[in-house]
Amino acid sequence: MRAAARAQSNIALVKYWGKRDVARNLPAVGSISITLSALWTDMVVEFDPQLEQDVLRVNGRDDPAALLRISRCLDSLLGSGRLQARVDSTANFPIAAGLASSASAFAALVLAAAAAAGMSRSRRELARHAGHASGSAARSLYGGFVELANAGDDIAASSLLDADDWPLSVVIAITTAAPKAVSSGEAMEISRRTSPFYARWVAQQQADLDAARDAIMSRDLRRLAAVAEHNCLKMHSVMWTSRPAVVYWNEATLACMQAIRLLQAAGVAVFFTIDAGPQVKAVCLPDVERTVQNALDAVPGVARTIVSGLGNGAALLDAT
Ligand code: 2P0
Repeated sequence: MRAAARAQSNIALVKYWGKRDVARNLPAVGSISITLSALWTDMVVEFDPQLEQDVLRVNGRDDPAALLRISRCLDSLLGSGRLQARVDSTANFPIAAGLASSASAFAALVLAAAAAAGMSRSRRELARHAGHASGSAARSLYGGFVELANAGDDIAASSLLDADDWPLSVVIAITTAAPKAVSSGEAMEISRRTSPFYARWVAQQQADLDAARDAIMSRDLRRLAAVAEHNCLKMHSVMWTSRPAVVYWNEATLACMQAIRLLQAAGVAVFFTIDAGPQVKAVCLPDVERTVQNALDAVPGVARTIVSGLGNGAALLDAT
C-alpha cells in the first residue's frame, strides 16, 4: 500500500511546445530529451482506506493547489474507484522555474503509485500516464537520450541511447529560482492560438527530430548542437511572437548564451538550451565541464550553477 520512487528531471534538446489535444494533454509535436542525474524528485505514495480525500505534501508542506493534477493522474492510472492517497513529494532543485520539476514529479508519481497499488504496468504504459499529466514527464521514466513520439492516437516514449552510451555533462546556470509567472501549459495554448509562427514550428519539427536522432546515434556533438540551438530559439521565437508575448528570459539568460558562444568560438564542445524559464543549460563533453562551469559562474546575474551527468531514469526506492 506504500511505495517510494525517484525520478530525475529531463531537458529537451528538441522541444515540446503546443498541444494537439488539451483534454488528454497530447503534444502537437514529438520531442527528444536527456535525463539529468543531479536533479530529482522523490515521491512517496501511500493508499489509506481511512482517508476521505487525497493529501499532498511538497517539500514538507501541504500543497492543496497542486493536488488536483496529482489526483487526476492517480485516477487515470488506477481508476476513479481507487483508494485515496497520501502523497509526499520532495525535490532537490527549484520548482516551477524551468527545470522540469513536473517531469520528475509525475514520472516518480506513476511509478510509486503503481507499486503501492500492487499493479504491474510496463514502463511504456507508465510513461503514457505520466505524459497525460505533464507532457515532459513521459520522458523522465527513461534514462539517457529519450524520444517522445506521437504514436497514432496517443504518445509513446522510448530510449534512444542509455546514459553510459554517450556520457555528456550539463551545466545549469540558475539566474533566478523564482517560480515562473505563466505556466508552460498556459503559455503553450497562448502560442497555439496566437503566434503566426506556430504552424511553421509544428510543420518543421519532424525534420529537427530526425536530425537530432541521427546526431545522437552518431554521437556527433557538433550536429546535435546545431539542431538543438536552432530548435530552442525557434520555440522561443514562437513564444515571443505570441499575444500576449511569452518571454521567460532575463538579462542573465542572454549573457549566458553569449558566454557559451564565446566558448564555442574558442573551440569548446558546448551548446545551450533554454526551457520555459530563465535558466540556461549548457550541454558539453565531460572533459570541458569545468571550463564551462567557470565561464557561466563568471556571468553577472548567475546565482549558481549545477553540474549534472546523464541519469538512468525513474526507479523504485522501496516498496513497503
Ligand atoms: C520540453 N517544456 O520539451 C518543453 C520545452 C518547456 C519548454 O515540456 O502542460 O510541464 O504539463 O504538458 O511538460 C514543459 O511543459 O507541460 C515542457 P504540460 P510540461 O521540455
